[in-house]
Amino acid sequence: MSDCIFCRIVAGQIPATKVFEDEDVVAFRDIHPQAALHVLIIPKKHIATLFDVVPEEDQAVLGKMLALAPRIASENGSADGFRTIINTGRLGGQEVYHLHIHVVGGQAMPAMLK
Ligand code: D5M
Repeated sequence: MSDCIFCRIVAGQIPATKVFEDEDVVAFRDIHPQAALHVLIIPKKHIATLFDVVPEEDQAVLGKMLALAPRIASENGSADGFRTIINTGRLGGQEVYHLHIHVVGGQAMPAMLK
């Protein structure tokens, strides 16, 4: 998936400010932050959207990504709380078709979808 911008970040072909990396996932700062803390957690494997998380091994990676969010928040100035967002597909407003969890925080989040 050489045309996928997040695959290129995984491969080190374009720069990113990484805050976490292991064998399965990478977390890096969003290039257009919407809050004081705005980090994206992605799988190293190219998975296009949440619709595509079907194989058990991909479900396991998604669980790992989600479980990483509180650690990312705590270690980056948002120990009091944070918000996770996964935009999925056209109606979900997804712009980059490589699965990612937005971790936003570092400030009070406006109420939404209550
Ligand atoms: O959000 C896609 C997000 O990806 C959006 O908040 C900008 C971010 N983005 C796009 N390119 C980069 C690079 N190169 N570095 C860091 N962040 C990036 P979506 O949920 O798909 O609408």
